[in-house]
Amino acid sequence: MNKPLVLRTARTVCPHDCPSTCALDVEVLDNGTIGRVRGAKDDPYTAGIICEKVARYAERAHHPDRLLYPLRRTGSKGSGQFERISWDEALDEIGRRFLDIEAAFGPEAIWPYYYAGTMGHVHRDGIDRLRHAKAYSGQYDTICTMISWTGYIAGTGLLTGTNPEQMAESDCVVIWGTNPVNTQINVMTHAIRARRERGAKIVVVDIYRTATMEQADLQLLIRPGSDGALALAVMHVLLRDGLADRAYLAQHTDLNLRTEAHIQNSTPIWAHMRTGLSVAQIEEFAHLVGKNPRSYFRLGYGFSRQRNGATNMHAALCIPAMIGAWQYRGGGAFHSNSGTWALDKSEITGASLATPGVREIDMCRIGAVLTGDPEALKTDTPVKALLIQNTNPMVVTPDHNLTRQGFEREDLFTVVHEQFMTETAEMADIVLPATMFTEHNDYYTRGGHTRVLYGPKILEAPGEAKPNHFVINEIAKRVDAPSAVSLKTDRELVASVFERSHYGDLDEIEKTGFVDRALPDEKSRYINGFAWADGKFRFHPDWEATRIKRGVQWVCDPADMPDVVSYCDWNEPTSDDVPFRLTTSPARTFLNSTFIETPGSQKREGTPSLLMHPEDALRQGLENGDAVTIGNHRGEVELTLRIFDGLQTGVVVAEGLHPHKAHRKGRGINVLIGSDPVKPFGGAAFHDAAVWVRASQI
Ligand SMILES: Nc1nc2c(c(=O)[nH]1)N[C@H]1C(S)=C(S)[C@@H](COP(=O)(O)OP(=O)(O)OC[C@H]3O[C@@H](n4cnc5c(=O)[nH]c(N)nc54)[C@H](O)[C@@H]3O)O[C@H]1N2
Ligand SMILES: Nc1nc2c(c(=O)[nH]1)N[C@H]1C(S)=C(S)[C@@H](COP(=O)(O)OP(=O)(O)OC[C@H]3O[C@@H](n4cnc5c(=O)[nH]c(N)nc54)[C@H](O)[C@@H]3O)O[C@H]1N2
Ligand code: SF4
Ligand SMILES: [Mo]
Repeated sequence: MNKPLVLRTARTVCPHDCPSTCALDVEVLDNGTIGRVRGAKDDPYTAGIICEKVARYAERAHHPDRLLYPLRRTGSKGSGQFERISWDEALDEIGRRFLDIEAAFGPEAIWPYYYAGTMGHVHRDGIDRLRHAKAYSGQYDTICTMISWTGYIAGTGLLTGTNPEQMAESDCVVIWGTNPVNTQINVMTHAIRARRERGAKIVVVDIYRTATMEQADLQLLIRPGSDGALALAVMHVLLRDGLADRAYLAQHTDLNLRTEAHIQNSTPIWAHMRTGLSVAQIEEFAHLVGKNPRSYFRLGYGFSRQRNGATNMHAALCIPAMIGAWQYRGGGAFHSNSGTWALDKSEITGASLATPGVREIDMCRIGAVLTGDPEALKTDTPVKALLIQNTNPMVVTPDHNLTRQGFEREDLFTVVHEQFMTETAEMADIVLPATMFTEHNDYYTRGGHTRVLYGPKILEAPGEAKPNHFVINEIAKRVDAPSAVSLKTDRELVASVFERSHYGDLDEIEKTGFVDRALPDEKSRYINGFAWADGKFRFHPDWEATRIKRGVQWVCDPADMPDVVSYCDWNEPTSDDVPFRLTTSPARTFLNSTFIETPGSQKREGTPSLLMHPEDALRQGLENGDAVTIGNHRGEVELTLRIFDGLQTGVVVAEGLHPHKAHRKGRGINVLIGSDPVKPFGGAAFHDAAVWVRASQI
């Protein structure tokens, strides 16, 4: 057989849920497949570098297990037994069932459920158009960003920060609670440029020695959930040693004497007891950033996935304010640019069709919702149908045993639109085959930097796979929702959103593939003030004002929230029964539960493992490679032990969202994670669980 020839190289965008949103150059071959995928060299943020999982995308796009036809369940839920049906049969059945359920229980009994499997707005957010037109139940979006964005906005008032490309101009890059080597490789490109070109130091704060930490000049290996204590002690040293920028504090922040006294109580010894760092390490960190105010704090999501994540994010963000880092190019902080796009996408989401007062259900509490918990449901209406796109809740949501129980309900009608037979699709009544990003048109915003990119269709879809936009329109036609039917193609919708948002003409934009939406530098570094009425950075967060800015809901008594930068001792408590703190940090070649099907990722990630400190293993009588069971009151999971000295005693790490089936006894890591909403506005504490660990009884 002749080797296929490269017909052309197409410019497109990685659609996955990753802050890097890389610009891609994809080889299109003469046999209708894709060849090599490379990072675009002329994109200043991508800079020619992408992760290995997307470089091997041909494995995923042309995988033999891709879903090609609509399917109807024939066996019991989860049995994997389906029959092929036509699109018309599938859509007609969905329409009929949705209308019957609506007639019997009201529209709120139908819950469209989605997340960010694709980050393209047309295909991700179109499901809201159907939801709004029909007054189906709303989704309270908590799974990923709720906790971290809250903590960040509580300080700055806006979700933006110093342009990430300026990282290369800084004297010290602090990579805090993110593992970019695994999760957003381009941060490393820019951080390492700063080291190479300016001799900048790189600091990494994490709870285990990640591949990112291995590259750091200063490695701060702390206990999970203790970041707030570290931040306070660093500020104690800055104030004590005259390294705080007094003029900046007075002019641009609300720091007062009472708060200084509170910070002065948080000594390095106090923080040593909580973080497990030595006093010398804390002092070294404080002196490094205090003497290099051109420090760039790249604050990740990971450290916010704790019950005190919002207050820890806020506390870490107070350090650059204290040293006045924002005044310098290459200084300041960054978490996400998602507050800056100014997009009018109401045509996609059907915002104008929304009915006020429709209930919004917390997506992280899907287990409680489907098992009929009245508090999670909020009203008497049960959820009788699910329409799922772009997410794999059977694997990714917390409190899995409850979630599974819900999905097993015979009276629940579940529709899953997917690229693969995920463990969620296996629970469906109707499975619909979905296109991939190379097979449809969409635009993508970039949380990790400043561009909005256009990704065109470059291949025909295999089998009968159809885009999300098609499915939403076709269901809308069948449930008597003409206002939700978009008469535009996906490309026309992109063009229309760009035009309404004053981005410009799509034909022009397509020539480069992007629109740069960088705010003026003085705005992203808050030179003329922070985004609060008095222009001041808040050491004293106003959580109610933050809630209003975010348009979200309280999940706790507002009085529980500290009115000053704080370390809150809110993590799931360990005890003699559950002595270990578990985090579920990301694996390099899985992206949440995506890529679990590709051979390259399977080979690299191997069997699900638990990292444990050698002293703990010795105490427990465990050896490398032992089968272990870890558990808590929520359930039990089996893993293989890997002894690893890059974490503190009493901490264990299970990397990656392996399928349940990859575990002995068929239950994966989210069995152990709580779905209790994190203060103040909800979210799941994915890296905050207390567990026991034992040798498995084989
Ligand atoms: N390869 C890969 N890439 C991904 C993903 C993936 O699963 N795999 N997921 C994608 C998604 S959806 C997102 S939101 C981003 C998230 O990417 P990140 O911002 O990197 O966040 P996390 O992946 O949750 O965790 C990052 C690090 O935080 C650490 N951590 C956990 N608890 C604490 C703590 O209390 N304190 C500190 N200092 N560190 C802590 C974890 O050990 C982990 O190394 O990555 C995206 N990219
Ligand atoms: N224990 C633990 N759990 C976690 C996390 C953790 O760190 N630890 N991280 C959490 C985070 S940050 C997040 S964001 C969530 C993410 O959870 P999810 O959003 O569920 O992410 P994925 O697991 O990647 O699943 C996305 C699915 O969308 C499908 N998909 C992709 N593109 C399309 C498309 O165009 N159309 C359709 N119909 N389907 C498509 C993919 O095939 C894939 O199965 O998981 C959370 N769960
Ligand atoms: S680093 Fe992130 S955005 Fe870039 S190719 Fe990989 S998954 Fe996609
Ligand atoms: Mo995420």
